[in-house]
Amino acid sequence: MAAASTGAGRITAVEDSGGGSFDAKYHTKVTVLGSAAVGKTCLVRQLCFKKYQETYKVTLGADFGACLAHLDGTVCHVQIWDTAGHERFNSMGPAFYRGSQACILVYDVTSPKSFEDLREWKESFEEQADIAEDEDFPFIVVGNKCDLPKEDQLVPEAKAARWARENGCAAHFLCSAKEMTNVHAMLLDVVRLVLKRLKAREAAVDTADMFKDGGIKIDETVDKSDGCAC
Ligand SMILES: Nc1nc2c(ncn2[C@@H]2O[C@H](COP(=O)(O)OP(=O)(O)OP(=O)(O)O)[C@@H](O)[C@H]2O)c(=O)[nH]1
Ligand SMILES: [Mg+2]
Repeated sequence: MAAASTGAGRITAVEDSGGGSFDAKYHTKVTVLGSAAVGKTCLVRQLCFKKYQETYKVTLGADFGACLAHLDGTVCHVQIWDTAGHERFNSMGPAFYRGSQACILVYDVTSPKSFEDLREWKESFEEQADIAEDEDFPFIVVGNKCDLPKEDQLVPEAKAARWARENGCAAHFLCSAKEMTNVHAMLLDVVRLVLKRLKAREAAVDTADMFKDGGIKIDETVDKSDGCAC
């Protein structure tokens, strides 16, 4: 499995954090994209509400939920946007993309068409979310429904993992929203990537602050009295 997830971490529902009183230092918005019926809503509902729905209810426009990711002592509040995969809602999606800090591209392992569609979903997101300049934007590819019989899984895992690599996506996961296979590991990986970027940005701001008044002044007298004999 081409999953890049390692290290400790856990996902909890917001409702499990004591009625919403949680101590999240970071907040992020993640958008979930993919064709109709690949299982986006089921993934989001499992992450945010610990519920699975067998009957298919088409998402109209978009919906969202939230959960908490606990990673290496840091808590991140994750708002997950579940968008509609059906073509008739295509024009509505872009309004929901803005401000996203990561994108989860979902296909159904039993549907080669849903895998082929990923290119279009990714391009549309890149255009509409205005991230053309951002080469490291975190995209994660998810092959959902891996609980279904192997003989029905028509998208070879290696092919999907290669596509992810060649198209600038950080990782590829096989998941099952139904059986909760890899779903938490996948989101933890997404959050890990987001936090890495947010922390790098914070460090850059700190450095800029340090130099904004002319930088650090090295006091010559201190240097010379510091026991150096030369
Ligand atoms: N076997 C299996 N079925 C799944 C899984 N995830 C979702 N499904 C089923 O697939 C169907 C579609 O799931 P949804 O989550 O509604 O799909 P969606 O991608 O949100 O679809 P749109 O809202 O139309 O874009 C439902 O009948 C689900 O029960 C899974 O991991 N395994
Ligand atoms: Mg849906």
